[in-house]
Amino acid sequence: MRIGTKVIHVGEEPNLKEGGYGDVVVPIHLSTTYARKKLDVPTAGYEYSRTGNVTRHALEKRLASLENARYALAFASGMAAETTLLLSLLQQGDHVVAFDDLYGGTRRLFNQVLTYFGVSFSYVDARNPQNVKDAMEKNTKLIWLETPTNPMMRLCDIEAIAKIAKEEDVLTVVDNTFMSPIFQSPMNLGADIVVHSTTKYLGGHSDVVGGAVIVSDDDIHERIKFNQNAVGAVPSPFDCYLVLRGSKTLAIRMREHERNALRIATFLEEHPSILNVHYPGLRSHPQYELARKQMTGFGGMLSIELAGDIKNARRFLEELQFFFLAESLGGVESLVEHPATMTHASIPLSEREFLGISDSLVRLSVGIEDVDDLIEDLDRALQLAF
Ligand code: P1T
Repeated sequence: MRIGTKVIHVGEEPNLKEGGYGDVVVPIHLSTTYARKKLDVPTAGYEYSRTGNVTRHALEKRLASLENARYALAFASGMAAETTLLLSLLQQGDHVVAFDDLYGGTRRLFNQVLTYFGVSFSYVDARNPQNVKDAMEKNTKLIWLETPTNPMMRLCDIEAIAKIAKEEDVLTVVDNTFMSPIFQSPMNLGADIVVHSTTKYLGGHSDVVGGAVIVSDDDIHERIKFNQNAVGAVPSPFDCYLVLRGSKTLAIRMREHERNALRIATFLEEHPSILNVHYPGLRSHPQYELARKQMTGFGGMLSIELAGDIKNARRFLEELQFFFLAESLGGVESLVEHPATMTHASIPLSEREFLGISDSLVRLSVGIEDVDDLIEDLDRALQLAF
């Protein structure tokens, strides 16, 4: 089955057997517990809804299939997915090598939560795989990557880094939120674990917060599944239904996001008020060749550096009409945000400056509206801002 069919069919196969209703949409299965006839035999394998839920399992089946993996575990948010994964695989004294440009909340989890449990982190510019290799220590257990990164749109070579990791028996985790399974398949490139904030493209409509961990190894799956139940950061059945519903249009939405983003990136690249456009689909992106090699599309996210200062940036952000000024990304509506004061505000100033997250950096999540309206909106706001 190809991915455009998987998003619609996997996990929601109608039950046409005796006693089944043939639903073409999996029901929102609300029961918190499941009665049984015999003490030690759960009726259909289900005991309690935190441990297992019919709607959640449908979603997990679909997500595993989209990432070409054997298992997926759904969580109440992307951060819940990351936390449960890390709690399952790390212990005091362990070390993680991470790409230095990551979602601010991920760095906050690492630096302001996990370090207190005795886990240490080294941040490297993973655009060069050698930097990852050089940062590895005897106690390194995981490599944590985003590609493209949030918000600088930097890439790393998943295949090259996963190979380095395997040689040292270290696991590679890729947060695939920005590309979605439509444009990038980290497992096919050697990654061990894929993470998603399903709040973004997978849900696609800015109406549900969720996350997922996807894996093929039996042992790793068992460890994370144990903690999915033990820690309990599971999504509600309704949230699972929303992600299932949203994901059905993922393939067509991603095509439109990309088409619009490429048009907008090309327009902004020529604009006199823009210093730089970071979009992997532009030939001017320093890693354009890697993007073409490891991704099958360039996605709907881009960041831009305005020629002015914070005052110009503020005016631009506040003048936009179709790009709502809001955190998050990946929904059908366009969003704009200011990483330095919003999504990445928890990163210390010196570190932000080092990464290039300046006051004039603006991030766009390009929606699937008519692109000419979006371009006119950007043009008008830029004229007013300068
Ligand atoms: O928001 P949540 O569902 O908990 O997911 C966290 C997360 C994980 N990974 C990446 C790459 C992300 O971008 C996010 C959340 N990001 C935003 C809210 C944002 O505006 O960037």
